[in-house]
Amino acid sequence: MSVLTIARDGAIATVTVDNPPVNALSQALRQGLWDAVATLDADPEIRAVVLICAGRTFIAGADVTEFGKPPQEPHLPDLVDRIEDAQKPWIAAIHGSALGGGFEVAMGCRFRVALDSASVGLPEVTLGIVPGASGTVRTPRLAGVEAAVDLVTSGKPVRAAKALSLGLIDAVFADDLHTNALAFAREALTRDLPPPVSLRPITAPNAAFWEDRRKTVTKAAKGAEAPLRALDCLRKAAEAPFAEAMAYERQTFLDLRGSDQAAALRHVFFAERAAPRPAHLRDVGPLPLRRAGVIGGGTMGAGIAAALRDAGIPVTLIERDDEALARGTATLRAIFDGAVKRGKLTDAQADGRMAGVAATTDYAALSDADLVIEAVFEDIAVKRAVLDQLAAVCRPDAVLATNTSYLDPRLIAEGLPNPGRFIGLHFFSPANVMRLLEIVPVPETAPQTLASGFALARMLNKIPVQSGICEGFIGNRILKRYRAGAEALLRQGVPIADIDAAMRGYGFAMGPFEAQDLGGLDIAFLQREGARAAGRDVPETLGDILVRAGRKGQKTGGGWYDYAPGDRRPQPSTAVSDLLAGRITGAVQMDHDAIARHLVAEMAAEGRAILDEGIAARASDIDLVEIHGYGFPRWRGGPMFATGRQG
Ligand code: 3H9
Repeated sequence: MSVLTIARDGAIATVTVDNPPVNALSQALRQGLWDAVATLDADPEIRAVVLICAGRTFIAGADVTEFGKPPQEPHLPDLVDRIEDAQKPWIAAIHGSALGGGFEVAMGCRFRVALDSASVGLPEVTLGIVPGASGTVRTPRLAGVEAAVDLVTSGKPVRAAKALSLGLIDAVFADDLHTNALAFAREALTRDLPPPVSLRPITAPNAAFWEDRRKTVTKAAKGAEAPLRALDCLRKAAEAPFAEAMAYERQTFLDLRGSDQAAALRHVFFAERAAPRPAHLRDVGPLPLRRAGVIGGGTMGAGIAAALRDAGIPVTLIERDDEALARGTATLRAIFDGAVKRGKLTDAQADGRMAGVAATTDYAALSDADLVIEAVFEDIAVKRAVLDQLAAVCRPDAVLATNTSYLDPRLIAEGLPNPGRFIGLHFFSPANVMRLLEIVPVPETAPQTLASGFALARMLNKIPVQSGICEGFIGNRILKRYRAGAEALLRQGVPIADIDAAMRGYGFAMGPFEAQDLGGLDIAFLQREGARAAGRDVPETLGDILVRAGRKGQKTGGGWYDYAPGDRRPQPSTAVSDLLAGRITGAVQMDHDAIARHLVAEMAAEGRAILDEGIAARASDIDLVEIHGYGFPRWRGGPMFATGRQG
C-alpha cells in the first residue's frame, strides 16, 4: 500500500500521508514525499500544495525503529529543504501531533495551519537526541530564540493556540481541517508569499542569556545529556549562518543517536508503549468504568480519588465516621488547591473536581459504582471487613480493588462471593502524581477484571505493570534489596554520605539513606516487627537500631543523618556513628561509580529473581517500575537495561 496519495482540486493539490499507526517518517514515506515534490513541481496546473495526514495524527516524527540502523536516503534534512525549495508553496495541515521530524517537515512548508485540538513540538531530547532535520535552526526563526530554547530543551509539545501565539503556526481551525486548509491556500495565493523559514532573520541573545539558560537546563536535565547539546545547537543557530548551524545540528544528532543515553531512552519509549496493552489481554474487553468508589480518605485514598477526578470519573469517598470523612475531604481539597497554586488548575476546575466527589459514611452509596478501591489501614482484618461490606452493597459485576502494598491480596480476597472481580491496584504516593500502577491479580481474577485494571491505568494516564504475588510485589521487593545492599556496604565501612552521593551522581534525586530520612524509617521497621511478631525470621537491620534509638528520620530531627530544626539538609551524625560502631566491620574503599554499579547490580539481581519466578513478565516492566515508582534515572533505562549494557 502506498504511504501517500495525491489529489487535485483546481490549482491546489493535496498530498495525504497514510502511514499507520502515527505516520512516522519511514524511508518509504521520505521517498514518497521527495517524489511528490517533483511530481507537483512539474504539474503546470498546480499552484499550491496542502500536506495533510490520514489517521489519528499528523506526522509524529522520524521512525524511531530505524534509529538502530544506518541512515538511508533521502535524509530528512534534505527532504525538509526540498519541500521548502519547491516551486509551489506547501501548507502543512496539522491534526493530532506534529512532533520532531513531523514538525520539521511542517517548518519546511511555507505555512502551517492546525486544528485547535492539535499540538506541535520537538520531543527529541526525551529520546536522548537533538532534532536532526533543522528543528534547532528553523524553530528560532519562527518563534524567537527564547521560545525555541524552552521548546527544544524541554521537549514538551504546545497546543495549537500557544503555537499560534508563538508564531509557530499561521492559523487555527475548530474543525474541517482539509476544507479550511484549501481555503487558506487559495487565499494565500492572492498575496505575496512570506519568505521561506530558513531565510527569516534571527536575533541573537547576549552571552549572559546563554549562561543563564545553561544553568536552568543543567538543573532540569538531571544528568541527561541531550538537553544541553540541544542548547549548544540553538546557540549555534543564533550566532552562525544557516548552513553552518545545520551542519552542527546534524553532527550533534548523529553523535547522540548512537549514545548509551539515546539507546536507554528508546528502550523506555517502547517499554512504555508496550506496557498498557499486554498481549494476553488483546482479545479481552474491559468493563465500563464510569463511577468509582474509594474507601479511606488518608493520603493514599485522597490521592487515588484525586487521580480519578482528574480523569473525569465521579467518585464516592467513604470513611468510617464524620470526623475522618471531613479530614479526607479536606485532604482532597488541599490536593486541588495545591494544583491551583502551581497553575495546573483554575479555581473553577478545582471546584468542578470537588463537585464530582460524594463524601459519605454509608456504603449503600456504592450500589451503582463500577469500581471500588480500598485504601484503608494495612491490616488484614480491617481490609477483609471492608471487602465484606463491599460485597454486600456493590453490583455483582463491580470491580473491587485493594491498594495494599505489602499484604497478600489472596488473603484479602478470601471469602468473597465472587473473587473473579477482585484485583490489587497498587498506587504510589502521591497517587495523583506518580505514574506507576502495579496491577496484581489473584488466581481467581477474571480476565475482564484484569483488562479493566489496564483500562483504568490508561484512563488515569498511568503506566501499568502487572505483578505476581510476592512480598512487596515488584517495586518494594527491589527497594528492600537495594536498601539491604546499601546497609551491607555501610557494614563494610563505606560511609553513608558516600553511598548517597554515589546514587545522586548516578542520577537519583536522593540516595537510599536520605530517602529513608525523608519518608521515615519507622514504616519499614513496623513491617519487619510485624513479621517478627508473626514468627518469621527477619534479621535485624541497621535501620532497626536507629528506630529503636528514636531516630525515625527528618520528622524526629534525625535518622541516618542529623537535621537542624527547620533545615532539611542532612548533616553527618556522630550519634549514628556511635550507635552503629560495633556493626561496621570493614574499611572498604569504593569510589562513587563502583558504589552505584554495585547497588544497581543488586536491584537487577532481584529483578532477575522476579523474572525467574514469573512475578514480572518482562525485564522492561521492571525497568518501568523503577523509573516511574522509585526515581531511577530515565536516561539510564532502568536497572535491567543498565546492567545489560554495563555487563
Ligand atoms: C525525530 O523525529 C528526530 C528528527 O528530529 C530527526 C530525524 C533525522 N516511530 O504512543 P502510541 C508507535 S525523533 C515509530 O501508543 P498515541 C508506537 O510504538 C521522533 N513508531 O499512540 C505504537 O506502536 P504499537 C520524535 C512510533 O495515539 C504506536 O505508534 N517523535 C513512533 O497514544 C502508537 O503509539 C516522537 O517522539 C515513532 N516516532 O500517541 C513522537 N511514535 O501500536 C513519539 C509512535 O506497535 N510518539 N510509534 O505499540 C508519540 O508521542 C505518540 O505516539 C503520539 C500518539 C502522541 C504521536
